Amino acid sequence: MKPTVIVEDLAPHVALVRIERPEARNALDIPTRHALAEAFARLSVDPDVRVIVITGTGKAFAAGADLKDMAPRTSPEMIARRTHLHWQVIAQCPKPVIAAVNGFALGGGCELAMHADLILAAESAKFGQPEIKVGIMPGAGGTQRLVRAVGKFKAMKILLTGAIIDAAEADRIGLVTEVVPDAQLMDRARALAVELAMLPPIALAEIKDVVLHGEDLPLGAALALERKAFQLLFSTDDQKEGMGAFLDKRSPDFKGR
Ligand code: CO8
Repeated sequence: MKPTVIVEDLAPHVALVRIERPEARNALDIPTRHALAEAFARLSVDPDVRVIVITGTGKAFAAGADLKDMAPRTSPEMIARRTHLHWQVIAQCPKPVIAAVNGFALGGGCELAMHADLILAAESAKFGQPEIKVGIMPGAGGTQRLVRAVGKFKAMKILLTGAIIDAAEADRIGLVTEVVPDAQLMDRARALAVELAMLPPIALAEIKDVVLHGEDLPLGAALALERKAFQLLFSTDDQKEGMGAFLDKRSPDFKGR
């Protein structure tokens, strides 16, 4: 069977994960989700990869779960799939993940984008959680990550009505990092990824870890987590290199140790 997830080098230290099922608008069937999880598991521990960009081929980033596959399923079948294990691999990726949303990011596709740390949206991109219109609800974090991203009242409208919003609206409500002209999306994703790839990887990972875990903690515990991570970075060569380079008035060369 033709692979539906392609992993390529986008730039030095930057991996590109591309969902390639354009004939189904990159709908996330089980083999595709499995391949995505495998790709993220591998890239998460690849010492040469510092930043991951994820995008879709064709008109869609991803049009959600595969409805043709899902339509006849029963609850016991859905439980037995244990697909949350696939999503966990992506959520736990320690490296910065940039979603380059090239078109429809609907249902599980919007949820996939929200697993990223930065979302670049092409001007023609569309976002939504239309699960309600097919008789279900989001099942890969949409009810939780969307509320955290845009607040209760904007999220409730999207979740309860299934309305699809354009990139400008997604930008207004805080669902995306930047909106980019369609033709420049991948150039901008590459430039942002390269910018991050030049920065100290352990510090990037600690920032990501503290932001994501801190969100669910009481403020005191979150601040303690931040303090410990901050102190830990003083045991890295990159801290010495970064501060040394500043004092020497030269560019730093971060090694990731
Ligand atoms: N599943 C399966 N096939 C799909 C899907 C999908 N989600 N989306 C599109 N396709 C297929 C179509 O059936 C069609 O196939 P065919 O040529 O065999 O008829 C082909 O892709 C092209 O589709 P369209 O002709 O509809 O293309 P358009 O460009 O006109 O429209 C849209 C694109 C707007 C994306 C439209 O296809 C659409 O509305 N798709 C469904 C979107 C949707 O409802 N998504 C939510 C799905 S439910 C969900 O995601 C639950 C998440 C639970 C967690 C786990 C997630 C992985």
